[in-house]
Amino acid sequence: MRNIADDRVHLTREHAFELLRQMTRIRRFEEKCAELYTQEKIRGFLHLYIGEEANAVGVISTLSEDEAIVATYREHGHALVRGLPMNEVMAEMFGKAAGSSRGRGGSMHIFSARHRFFGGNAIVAGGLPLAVGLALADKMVGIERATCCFFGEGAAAEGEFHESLNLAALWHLPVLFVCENNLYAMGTALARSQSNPSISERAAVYGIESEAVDGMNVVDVEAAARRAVHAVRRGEGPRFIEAMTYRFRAHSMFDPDLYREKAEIEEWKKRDPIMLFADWALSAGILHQDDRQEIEAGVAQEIDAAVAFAEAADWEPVEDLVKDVISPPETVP
Ligand SMILES: Cc1ncc(C[n+]2csc(CCOP(=O)(O)OP(=O)(O)O)c2C)c(N)n1
Repeated sequence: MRNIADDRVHLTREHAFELLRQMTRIRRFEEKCAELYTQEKIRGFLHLYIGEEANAVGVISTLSEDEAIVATYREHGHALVRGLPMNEVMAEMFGKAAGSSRGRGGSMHIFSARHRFFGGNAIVAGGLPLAVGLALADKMVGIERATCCFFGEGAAAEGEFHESLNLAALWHLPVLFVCENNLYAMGTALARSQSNPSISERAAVYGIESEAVDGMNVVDVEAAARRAVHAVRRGEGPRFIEAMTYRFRAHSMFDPDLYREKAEIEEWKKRDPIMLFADWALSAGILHQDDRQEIEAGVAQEIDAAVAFAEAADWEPVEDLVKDVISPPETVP
């Protein structure tokens, strides 16, 4: 059982195992997706999260299951950690009817109201007002829980970012904003587009307590998220975390990745969040080499089963093509 009530991170063997297992699930799932994409089994857009896993895992492990999560189009990892079955996520990638969005959303629109996972959203910054609305609903009915919203630093240049932070602060709403700052918005380096590249400072001008954290270190992310989520739950209003991270792959499968030096990518890979955490846990004697092997074997099995499930799943029948697309005509009294 996850320990979500305490402000401190307790690195028991079980917890460390789970952090490493979840990061490994995301990494291997996405490596498989990249392979399936080149085989044209997965079509459309595909944005990989590889390198950023510590953020989804560190933050979501502090949330209770009924606390809503809103994410961007780089959301496979967030969906998996939230508990959407890998079979449903993989079937969605394939566009099959058994997918979490019935195959209609694809990689960018993984959604499950059942898991209080509200996207998956192709619109940059589109999730922020949604999160503010979810938090407002909770506040209006008096439910004490946090809504957690993930987005990139590119979203912080959008009007919706400012409008959402303003209303969340003004109305004292229970939202945790998590900016995953990977330094690039498609091919645009943050330092080339923003006069002040600190996103947490930008959030602070709205009176929101904010902190920047090492997004390659899952324990640091979890510690910051615990403090923030508890403050939000206590009714102290919104909190903001800027997680400093990096994506090891291109923006999407279509991106030739020509806007950054290979040496820069290699430098960041030395801080691979999975490698960093595994090495530390092994040297501290919290985890053992056998644990790593057990995790890899379990994840490989889960992925094989998900691919087999997605391959065997049905396409939506052609007769359903316009189902839920056009609303039925209103009957005029
Ligand atoms: C409103 C809007 N404008 C532009 C785009 C095109 N676009 C897609 S991804 C992206 C960059 C977003 O970068 P960031 O928010 O930092 O997220 P990251 O991809 O780094 O995770 C842009 C401009 C879009 N999808 N939506």
